[in-house]
Amino acid sequence: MRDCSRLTTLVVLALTLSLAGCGGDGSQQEQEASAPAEAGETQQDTVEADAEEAAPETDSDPDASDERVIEVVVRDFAIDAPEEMGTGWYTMRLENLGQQTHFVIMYRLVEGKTIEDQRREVVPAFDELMAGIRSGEIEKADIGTFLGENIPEWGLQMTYVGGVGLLAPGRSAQTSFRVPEPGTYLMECYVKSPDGTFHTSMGMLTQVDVVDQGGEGAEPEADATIAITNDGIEAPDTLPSGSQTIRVDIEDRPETFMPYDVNLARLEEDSDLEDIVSWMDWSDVGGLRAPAPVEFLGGVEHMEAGNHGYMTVDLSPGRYLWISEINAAEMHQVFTVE
Ligand SMILES: [Cu+2]
Repeated sequence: MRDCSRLTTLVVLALTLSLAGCGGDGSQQEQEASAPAEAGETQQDTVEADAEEAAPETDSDPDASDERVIEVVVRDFAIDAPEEMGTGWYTMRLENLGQQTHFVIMYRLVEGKTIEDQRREVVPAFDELMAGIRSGEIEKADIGTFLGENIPEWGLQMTYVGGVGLLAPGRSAQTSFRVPEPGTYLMECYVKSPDGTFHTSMGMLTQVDVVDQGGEGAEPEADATIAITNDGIEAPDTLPSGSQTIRVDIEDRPETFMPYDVNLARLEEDSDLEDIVSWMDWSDVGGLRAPAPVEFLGGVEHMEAGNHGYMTVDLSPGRYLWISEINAAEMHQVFTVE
């Protein structure tokens, strides 16, 4: 496959950046990540670079317009998404037609692996792990060891690119993120049903083949920015009401097998922050288990450090919460919409 070398470069680069604890902003990362293209590996890469500089207004190909959208619908329990999409900046519009809270995370599998491999070699191990935690046979401290012994190496080497965060039943949300490379990607929701079964095992896992589309697509313009670092979530104390596009910079990578995400929830008078924080941990028996303790409005799903995404949301006055699934006790921030 012609993209192997570039993929490897990117993965190594991401690892190097995260090991070095290097924050940096997304644009720096993108510049570095696109460096291999300058060597002229493929014709497509050259076209891509030229198109960014020239950007002719009278494009003969209407499909080359800048905005790339993928419509996704979730139900109890399925993810309806196109089987194929392109590279570059995408806006995922998600509609939750289910009775439970769902999200849609998107990640690239290691080269050569498909949804069948995931179903056969990865999904059952997580079901077994959760059953073990429920019965008390597996301690939370032993999760890393269990996964290491029961999942092949590739099964913990996904590249997370984003998706729409936790979204309450009946709601819609949209999140923009960059799909960097062609390859075999999966979309998944691993919220749990009331009986503790991962939605993944109930049908919420689907494959999307990403093809090289050329160009970068249109990146949204932000009204506000929040940053996710190992020290917490840096966010404005207040945001204006109305439609807001919020840029989310994922600057660090935690020492877990998944990078950070961020979700938005609307707090009510009776919302219990401690309950919400403990609900975010999938490895708790009651964690990520429906029903959710608060109304979630979407978010930016897990993505590797050095990248950024955007969520567009219509905010009414009230109190809100940014919260990550990873280390939620530290990684949350309350703010007000005026
Ligand atoms: Cu779900």
